[in-house]
Amino acid sequence: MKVGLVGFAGSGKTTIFNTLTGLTAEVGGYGAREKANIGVIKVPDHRVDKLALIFNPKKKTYAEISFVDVAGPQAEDAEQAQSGLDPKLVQHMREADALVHVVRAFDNPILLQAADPARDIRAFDDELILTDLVQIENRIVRLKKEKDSARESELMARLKTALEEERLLRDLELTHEELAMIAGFRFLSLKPLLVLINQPEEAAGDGVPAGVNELAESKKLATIAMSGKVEMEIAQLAPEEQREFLQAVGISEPARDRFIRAAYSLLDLISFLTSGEDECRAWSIKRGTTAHKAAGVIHSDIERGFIRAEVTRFDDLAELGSEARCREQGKLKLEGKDYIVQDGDVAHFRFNV
Ligand SMILES: Nc1nc2c(ncn2[C@@H]2O[C@H](COP(=O)(O)OP(=O)(O)OP(=O)(O)O)[C@@H](O)[C@H]2O)c(=O)[nH]1
Ligand SMILES: [Mg+2]
Repeated sequence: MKVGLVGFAGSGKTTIFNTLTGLTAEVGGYGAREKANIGVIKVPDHRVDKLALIFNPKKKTYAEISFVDVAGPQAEDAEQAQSGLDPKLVQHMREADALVHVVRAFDNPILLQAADPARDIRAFDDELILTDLVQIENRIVRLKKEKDSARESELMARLKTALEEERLLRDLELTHEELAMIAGFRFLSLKPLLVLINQPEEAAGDGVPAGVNELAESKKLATIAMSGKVEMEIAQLAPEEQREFLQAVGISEPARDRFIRAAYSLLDLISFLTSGEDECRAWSIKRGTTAHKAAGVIHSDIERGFIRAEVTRFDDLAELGSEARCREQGKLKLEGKDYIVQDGDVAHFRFNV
């Protein structure tokens, strides 16, 4: 999963990037740098560890989340701009599966504006809308010159109207077919978005502020709150010290763990597992994925030549201690292409190419 950290200059994106990845990218750049920060984290999964104890594989592989952090636009400029976001920034955003909007809730002495999370949430949504609108308008111009473009023209006109009414594309009800038709454009306002409220130090253990909660509810936004600065300092301590420190400032769980949960829930992801002597591994897929498509996440050949899946529940395997015993006890099921893979399924795919 690729996550783009986005938001206005000085909102704390790089600080959050460091907190989540454990890296030490330079903070306080104020939009000056062109370079993107890139980092990857492994998603902790006790099931992979347990499977490794059973199968003793050469390799353990966890699911991964990769982050890209690019300097943001100045909030003051955004109010006047009419053309949407900087193309370089947009390029990074397009490649992301999900966006995390880092919103400043702390007063930053170098910025002119006082913290106002609700203002920034609206203003950034406007940027997404404007960027998509420009792209759609260009497309509409081009479509006028093409034959057989009636269906796409109709759809683009509908999207344009929605954006002009300040509605985000992800809030529209689009059919699978319509979504497939526009997938190639990678519209920004269509991407799942998590609002991350970057709290002042003194509110490090607090939840999302009430005013933001109201706005989030009306806009159906997923939210999470943390103090980037405090969490970054904690993330750079030794593990024993971390626990003490977290308790002292009233934080119940490290930011990274909370973030991973929020991201999985936002994208409606679950994990299935594969196990064997070579590798025990977790794979993340969208809830509701069929065995056929899940096989394709591992390799396109396995999807193409899919015969069946042999599925054990992780809990059964952990309890009984081996696949042989699961088989004896009728805990190993044979499933076809249309089986919906469940969180915690341990699957072997049989295929023939
Ligand atoms: N008080 C306080 N300051 C913070 C917090 N998070 C970040 N900062 C400070 O805000 C400044 C900007 O942080 P960055 O992480 O560099 O912000 P950014 O969003 O990456 O900025 P650009 O890359 O310019 O878009 C730094 O001086 C940070 O130390 C926070 O939670 N509380
Ligand atoms: Mg930065």
